[in-house]
Amino acid sequence: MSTKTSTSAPVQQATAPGGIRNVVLVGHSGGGKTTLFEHLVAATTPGYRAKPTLDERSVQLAVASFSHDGVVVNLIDTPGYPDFVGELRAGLRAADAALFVISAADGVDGATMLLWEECAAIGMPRAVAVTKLDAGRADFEDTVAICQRVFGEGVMALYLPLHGDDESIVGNLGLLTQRIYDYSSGEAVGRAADSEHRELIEAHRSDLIEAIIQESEDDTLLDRYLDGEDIDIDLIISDLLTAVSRGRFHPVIPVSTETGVGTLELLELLTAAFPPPNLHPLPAIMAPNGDPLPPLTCNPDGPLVAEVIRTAGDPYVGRISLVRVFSGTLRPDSVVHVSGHLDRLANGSIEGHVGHDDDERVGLLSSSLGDALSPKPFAIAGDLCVVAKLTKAETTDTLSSKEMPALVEPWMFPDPLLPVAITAATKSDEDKLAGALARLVAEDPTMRLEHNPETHQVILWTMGQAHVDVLLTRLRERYGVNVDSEPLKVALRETFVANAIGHGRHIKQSGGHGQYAVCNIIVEPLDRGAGFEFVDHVVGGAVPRQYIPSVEKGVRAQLLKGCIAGYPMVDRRVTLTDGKSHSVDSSDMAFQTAGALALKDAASPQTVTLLEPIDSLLVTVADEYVGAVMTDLQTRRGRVLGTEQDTSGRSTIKAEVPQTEITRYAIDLRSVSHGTGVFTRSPHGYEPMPPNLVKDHLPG
Ligand SMILES: Nc1nc2c(ncn2[C@@H]2O[C@H](COP(=O)(O)OP(=O)(O)OP(=O)(O)O)[C@@H](O)[C@H]2O)c(=O)[nH]1
Ligand SMILES: [Mg+2]
Repeated sequence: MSTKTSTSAPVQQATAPGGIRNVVLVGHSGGGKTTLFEHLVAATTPGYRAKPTLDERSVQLAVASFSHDGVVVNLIDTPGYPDFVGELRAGLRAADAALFVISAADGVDGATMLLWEECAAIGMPRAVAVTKLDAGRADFEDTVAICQRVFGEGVMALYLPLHGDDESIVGNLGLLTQRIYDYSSGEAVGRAADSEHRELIEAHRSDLIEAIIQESEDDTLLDRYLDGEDIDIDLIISDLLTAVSRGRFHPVIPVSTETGVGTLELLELLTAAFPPPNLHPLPAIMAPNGDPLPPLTCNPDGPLVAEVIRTAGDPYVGRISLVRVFSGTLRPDSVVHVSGHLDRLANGSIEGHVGHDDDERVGLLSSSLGDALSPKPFAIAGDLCVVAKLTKAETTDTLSSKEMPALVEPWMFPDPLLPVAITAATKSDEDKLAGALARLVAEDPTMRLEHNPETHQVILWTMGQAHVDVLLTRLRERYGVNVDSEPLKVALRETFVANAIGHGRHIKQSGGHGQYAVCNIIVEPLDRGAGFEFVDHVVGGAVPRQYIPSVEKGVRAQLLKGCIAGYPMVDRRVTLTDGKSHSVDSSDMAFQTAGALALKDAASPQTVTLLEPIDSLLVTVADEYVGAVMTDLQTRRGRVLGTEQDTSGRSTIKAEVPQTEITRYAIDLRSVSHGTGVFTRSPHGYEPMPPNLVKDHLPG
């Protein structure tokens, strides 16, 4: 999304949900989604010139609205790179059907397989566009076979590519229609299949028809077909459209953005086979106070319920928001209610976030055409639009009518699991940092901000290194804030491992008001989690009554600061055994100081060691990578507690691993598991650090 206001003709305005298709392009990075997106927009929008994609991976979603055959298509391009999965999630939320863009040169990766499964689980209609058929040995039928194997039932080629003399693809052969779309003149020219294609058709057509008929509501159709009855092709096509729209049949279409092959076939698929938004299941809603509300219906005359799919700060026009309308009609210049969630992430609330519950005026509405905007008079239920200058509403917030405030059940984002510690580059950057970070968080639900109270570091929790790079670039270019990253500090603890005695002596009697305090203590380790105990064993008033709390206070203060490496000390009993005082020069402060000195005296590398935080990890991967993941966890000093296999070829490994070993696990797991792995982490507790590692944390 961005900013230029376009002068090209506005796309046709949708006036009924039935005339809208919201389609998201998904698939692995470099598969050709953005190239295809640009191509489809150019093919349907007079005056639009496709932007070259070069080799830049997308980092955010893009939307283009165009019309074909009287239907408005809101096409959503998403990034395939795993760091930007938040953008993909938003794209899926906005869409009613998904076009998987699979490159014949690269095949299907693990993340794309998972995504397919996930779409299958919610019955999302899916189809496959096969790209890069011009690249070397890439073969369409091989790619279809791979898709059938990994995606499963109902994936079948609807067209076969036809090659020209130089191996480039010049057209598609329609297996059902037995017609050819010939693109050799630069645009699609349809004609009946040639006799030379008979064999090809015979080899594939009956399987295709059988697969479609199997999904037919007419149970007798399959038997009749198998008995040799000639079934009317229009009936089969209508069954095909129904099966696609219900998410049970998935056509595969060869495309080439070089020659245009597949353009018309895809546009037909998007507009005729993919379902309109009124057939798509709608999210649950409730009132902001939790009271039930009647379920949503995709009705332009119903109460307004819309959702902010994504928000982007724009250097020229301010904040622009992509909004999906679920119910009612969003109009420019209207006042809407903004309600938001606190817990947008699986791991709870987000620092700096308030759940919105407020009114706000909507400015102009636009439809989006890649990076250009054009004015839009209104957006009905089922439509997407861009809203400029919403200042309160943030990503995932609900916009509803003031009369009936509503809150849409949010979609889930993955937890950001790669921490990076940042510091402002200069004093003036520091002044701007907090404000800029708050705006980043508001835009990007896959980023979390932490101010660690123990290490005093500002930590951005992110999805991966490329996400970090994008966030830091955004900070610099959009908000003019330069930051440096620094090594992440892990909050360690100190603890006594042996009994020790300590002698604290604070005597200054030369000149002025003197100071006099002496105390002796015994320190004993306690069990993990026992905390701090202070025992008074002083006999005969060696330390006067009123100064015993002072010693305790001094000891406590030193415990917080630590004694050997600057980390808080935990789990010990301190017994005050003896001391000395002076009738004039002793004071509360002097005994506090002596208490602290006594604790420091007791602490030495022989009596004190470091504890490190241990996290419980649940790692879920495809079965074939379980061994590799376990080996990797062991090299991180992890304890594997067990594995559990589920029925879908994936296993979950449970392990306990020191935090210091998994600061970059979000990246490392990806390579160990070939992109199939996900994990969650939660604090498990503290355990002694191995002595050879303790050394690295001691000063000097
Ligand atoms: N030879 C050939 N190259 C293609 C084709 N489609 C795309 N490419 C090239 O492949 C590269 C990646 O294409 P993109 O469209 O950026 O891929 P993407 O799926 O958007 O990638 P992400 O944004 O990272 O998810 C670009 O250099 C394109 O020019 C094709 O059909 N044939
Ligand atoms: Mg892209």
